[in-house]
Amino acid sequence: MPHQNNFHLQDLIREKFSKAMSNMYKAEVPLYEDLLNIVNQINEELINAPEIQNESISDLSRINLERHGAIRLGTHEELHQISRLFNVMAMKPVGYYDLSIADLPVHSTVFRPITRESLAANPFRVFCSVLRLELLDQELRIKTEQTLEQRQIINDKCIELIDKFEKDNGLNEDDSNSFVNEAVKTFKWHEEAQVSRSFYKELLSVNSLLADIVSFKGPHINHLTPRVLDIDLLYERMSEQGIKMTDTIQGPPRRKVPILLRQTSFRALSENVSFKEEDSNESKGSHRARFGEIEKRGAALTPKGFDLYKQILEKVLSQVNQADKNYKNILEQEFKEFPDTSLSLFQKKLAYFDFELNESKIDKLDIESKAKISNIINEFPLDKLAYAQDETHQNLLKLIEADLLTLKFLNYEDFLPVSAAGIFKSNIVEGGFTKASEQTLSSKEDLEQSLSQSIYDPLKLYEEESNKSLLKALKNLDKLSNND
Ligand code: OOG
Ligand code: NI
Repeated sequence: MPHQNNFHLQDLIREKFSKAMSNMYKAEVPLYEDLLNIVNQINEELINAPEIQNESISDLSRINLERHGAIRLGTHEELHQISRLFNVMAMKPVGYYDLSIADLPVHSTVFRPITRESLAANPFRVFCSVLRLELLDQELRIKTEQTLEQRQIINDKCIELIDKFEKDNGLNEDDSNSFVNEAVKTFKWHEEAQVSRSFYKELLSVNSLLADIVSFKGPHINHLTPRVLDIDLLYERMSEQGIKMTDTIQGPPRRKVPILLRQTSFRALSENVSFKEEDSNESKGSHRARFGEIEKRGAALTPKGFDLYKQILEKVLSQVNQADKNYKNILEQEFKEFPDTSLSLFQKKLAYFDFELNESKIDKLDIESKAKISNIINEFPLDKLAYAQDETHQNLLKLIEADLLTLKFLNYEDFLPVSAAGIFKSNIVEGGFTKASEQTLSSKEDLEQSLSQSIYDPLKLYEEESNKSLLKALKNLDKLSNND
């Protein structure tokens, strides 16, 4: 089965790539290695802690490998090329993030694996932003476009290997290794800028994100984020070591059942840059864009759960900003409204779950109970399940209350626009930005055109996975309870 082999191969390439990126970033940003050490220590301490046990087992085994990165691109052509590179590793565009909500001149998507199996093999993801050139005034736009046109972000050897992958629908082992070596170079830091100091300054004065995107020879990775099991503990330990963290942890508060994504970051040191100048004394400078970030992941929410999350967060932000010392208290207070047990999240249809069959319970059932189960299963539309449907939902509740099915939340694999905006802002401070009118602003459709494919809807992916898991559990239950 070539398809299956190929799939497995893509997971392996991603795994190698993720490791190579981490090694490169360790060498480039030493603080990242210190961060990894603290994260690994906390994860080791907590891996068997009772409060972690409602998180999926498969998630735990992947935790020390898990990380996301972020890059910023200049043009739609660059996005097109990058999407081909990520496709070799089965990383597809998922979710659309419009960062103009925070006056940032970019919009974004995330390249990540989309199936449960592939995520379990290696969940490496990259948050990928693209400059909205239409926000620049004409003169600056032309100069920016000319600068960006000069660079080739993926080298010829890597492009050749991507072509080969697309043509043969796979790569042999040697070629996959070369692909990883070459692909990583796309994201490395270039000390040598491709612009003069004066143009750099001009870009910086408009917006420092713009300067970061346009001034260099490639889209350097600007952070790599490991996943930690207790982000509050990590925040404390980093602060103890004298590392200045952002004022707060972005996202929802600490809870018994973690939801979505909590993140915190710290600024990296500035890096040396040499600008394109004749006079070598003039050419030295510095640039600050790369940083460290940590994440804690929790349950994926349904559209209803997401709405409730947004509503509560808006209520919080209308009272205090994140730098306020009361922020944490108010956040915790307002989030009391959000149910905090797996069962209540299920009852209110706020989160997506994985359904595990409790096989030991089935053996102990008497004939009457087994008959009841058969009746319940007969009522399920097994060919077309949508567990949020009222009838399905009520029947499921009976099976859960009888302890036949166990709920484990599906891990949230994506990002949060408000948090992302906060992360951008905490690390790029200089310069403002003017808003463009909505009519001229590039859109999700423009991104899709560059990608030559549609952007996946993350909530649909969770729903599919949840339904798949339910169907499997019910079929098994049906089989086992009819066994004698
Ligand atoms: C990306 C910021 C978004 C996150 O974790 O939300 C992000 C960037 O700064 O380029 O990485
Ligand atoms: Ni990030």
